[in-house]
Amino acid sequence: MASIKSSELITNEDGSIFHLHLLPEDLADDIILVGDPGRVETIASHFQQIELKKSNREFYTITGSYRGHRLSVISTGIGPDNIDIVINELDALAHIDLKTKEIKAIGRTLNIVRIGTSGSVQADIPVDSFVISEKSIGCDGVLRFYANNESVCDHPFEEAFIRHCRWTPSAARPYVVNADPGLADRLYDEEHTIKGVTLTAVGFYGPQGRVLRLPLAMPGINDRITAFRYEGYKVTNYEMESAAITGLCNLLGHRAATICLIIANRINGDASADYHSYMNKLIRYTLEKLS
Ligand code: R1P
Repeated sequence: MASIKSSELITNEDGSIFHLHLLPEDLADDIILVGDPGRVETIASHFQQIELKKSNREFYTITGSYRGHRLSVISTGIGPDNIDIVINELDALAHIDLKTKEIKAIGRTLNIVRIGTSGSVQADIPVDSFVISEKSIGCDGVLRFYANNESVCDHPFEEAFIRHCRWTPSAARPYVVNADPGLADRLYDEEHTIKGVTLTAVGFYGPQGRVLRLPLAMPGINDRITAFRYEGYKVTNYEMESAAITGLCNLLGHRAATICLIIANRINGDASADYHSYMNKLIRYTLEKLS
């Protein structure tokens, strides 16, 4: 099999992958992704054993174990552009021999759960609630750069969303992807979580309908997003990574799901008074569900 050129798959002097600075053996099959590097330490503080800590730029990894279950926790930093790096490099660790740069005949399937923060776009989804992204709407464009992206997208949902929201064609065309049903179900329990549709934005201000000094290209977009209904689904929350993680994992054959803490409600203007303690609850909840 032809090997991948060094310019396309860059490794470091120690043989580790370019941005994440990880070797294949550093990585557990079960992975938690978070945006904030500080959240990596918080999650690992619940581990009974720490195996390794490695960091480069915003990518901080701790591999360890929780109740005997090996896990890697990795920060992605903010945004879907970083997700392109993280998921491709995790997949390379799982499927490519980093020395010969050849794709292995048999790779590893990864289970990837994002624990994030997000903003609710529905009045009845309050701050401090936990939302599992059953579907994610990607307004970031990342998935559109990959061949066959349509094969993992829900076209009728996309069309309905684009039409209802009067989405401008000059912004990236939204794509709709499904979380791995098994992983999403493992995270779900009726008492503590809400299943929803998460909108992944490419930015924090204009791309999430916030106006400071610049007016929006799609005025009133958040009202239309809140009012959108399709086959019993409504958009529940805004964040910046879920769709890119899910879409890339679906194309690459890994399993992905996202669970987010609601830290603000964009409809009634509420913000969580103490989101760090609720994040800690969400972390403990998720670790128990995964172990
Ligand atoms: C924006 O403040 C960041 O917070 C949310 C968004 O997705 C974005 O990354 O998630 P994290 O708390 O996981 O970073």
